[in-house]
This record gives sequence, C-alpha cells and structure tokens, in this order.
Amino acid sequence: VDDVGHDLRLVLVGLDRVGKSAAGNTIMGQEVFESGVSFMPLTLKSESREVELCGRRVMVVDTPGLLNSDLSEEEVRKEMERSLSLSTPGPHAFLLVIQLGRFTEQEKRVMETLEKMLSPSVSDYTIVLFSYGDKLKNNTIDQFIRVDQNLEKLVQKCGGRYHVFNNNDTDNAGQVKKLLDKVDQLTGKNQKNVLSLSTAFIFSKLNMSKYLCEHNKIQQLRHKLSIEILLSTSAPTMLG
Ligand SMILES: Nc1nc2c(ncn2[C@@H]2O[C@H](COP(=O)(O)OP(=O)(O)O)[C@@H](O)[C@H]2O)c(=O)[nH]1
Ligand SMILES: [Mg+2]
Repeated sequence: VDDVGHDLRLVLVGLDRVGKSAAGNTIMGQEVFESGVSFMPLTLKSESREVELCGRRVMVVDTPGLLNSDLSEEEVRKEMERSLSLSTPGPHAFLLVIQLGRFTEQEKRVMETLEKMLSPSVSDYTIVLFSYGDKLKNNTIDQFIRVDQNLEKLVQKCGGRYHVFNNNDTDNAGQVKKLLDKVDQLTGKNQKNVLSLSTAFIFSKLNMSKYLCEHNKIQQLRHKLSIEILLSTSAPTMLG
C-alpha cells in the first residue's frame, strides 16, 4: 500500500500541439518526449517515462492530441485507453494541458471528449495545466482565467485546480514541485479513492478485456485490498 501511496502516475491529455510533450519534459527534467515545431504531429502513441522526484517515483504518460486530424477518433480513443493501461493500476491525476492565450471552440469541447473517452468522472481527477507560462508577462494566471468565461467554467469543472508551466524555463524545478503539491492535494482529497480510483478506471466501461486478462490476478487482489481498506476506514462510523 505504501508503494501505491508514494508513486505518482500522471497522464498528460489535451489537444494537439498545446505543449503536452513539452510539459512532460518539464516534469522529467530532460527531453524524453518528442516535442517541437514539426508540421506533422509528433505524438501518435501514448508513451510512459519514469523519473525520481523528491524521493518518489513519478510516472508520466504522454498521449496524442484529442481531436487531431492525423488519427481517427477511434484511434485516439484506443491510445487513451492504452495510456490507462500504461499507468496501471490507474493514474492519480490527469493533467489537461491548455495553451495559455488559446481558447477556441475545440478547447470548449475538450472535457466532453475526455468524459466520453475515459470516464464521466474524469474531471474529479483532473488538473488544468496551462503551458506557455512565458506569455503571462506581468499578468497573473488568475487574471487570465477570469477574463474568459469558458475558461473559468473549465477550471471550475476541474474543482478549481490549475497550474502554469513555462516549458522553456528548464531551470525552474519549483514549478514542478508546486504541481506535485497540487497532485498531492488532489489525491489527499480523494484519499480513500486512491485505490478505488484505479480499480474504478480499470473496471469502468472501457473495453480493456485483453488488458484485464493479462492483469486479472493483480487487479482482483487490488480490488480486494481496496475494499478491505474502504471497509476498515469506514468501520468506526459504522459502529459508532
Ligand atoms: N514559448 C513556449 N512554447 C512552448 C511551451 N510549451 C510548449 N511550447 C511549444 O509548443 C509547441 C508544441 O509543443 P508539443 O510539446 O509538441 O505539443 P503537444 O503536441 O501537445 O505534445 C512546441 O514548439 C513547443 O516548443 C511554453 O511553455 N512556452
Ligand atoms: Mg506531443
């Protein structure tokens, strides 16, 4: 159980070219995900990498852009499912990357798309991660959010959780540390869900039968464990 508590598994999601891979590199502290100015989308498959940060193992899964023109909706959906199996037993948080200063019709639909592809409760585990923090200049991120009602709505839907990255500022370990603090707040809030979250995702409506076969025994064990933990944490209230 300790192991589950200390490891962090994060999945980067969002539209194409908003800086998902760049944000992944910021967390990793090195260029491991392909990110750049190519005319071709660079990330077509979900990929995972691990790094040790502040004494804990942090796994980052990068995914292809939602609503991108080079993959069909079905292909994107498959890669999103694969991102979950890569982050087995399930992610602690989704980082929804939004490019600062770009909030179009597509961005408005992004959460709907995620709910459809992953789980209707995905926003409960999502932190909005703004890229292009360098664009802020003298403004604060709060000012930025407040001027756009739709953006404000999106942040509210994600429980008011957001963070900014300047992915060009590679020397800024503070911005990564602060993000991890926000993830900890989120998982703390969902404390009893840390285990059930993963099982919930795995056992959700996703078509992961192949994956389930391979991991069936582990999953059954985890499920049993999470039920036991839930029972043990709720026992005092049931008795008293
Ligand atoms: N100035 C600036 N450029 C960024 C930032 N984050 C990403 N980019 C650029 O945005 C482009 C798309 O980034 P990429 O990581 O490939 O986006 P992805 O398609 O969402 O994975 C690249 O040219 C990045 O260098 C940022 O914080 N500031
Ligand atoms: Mg990418």
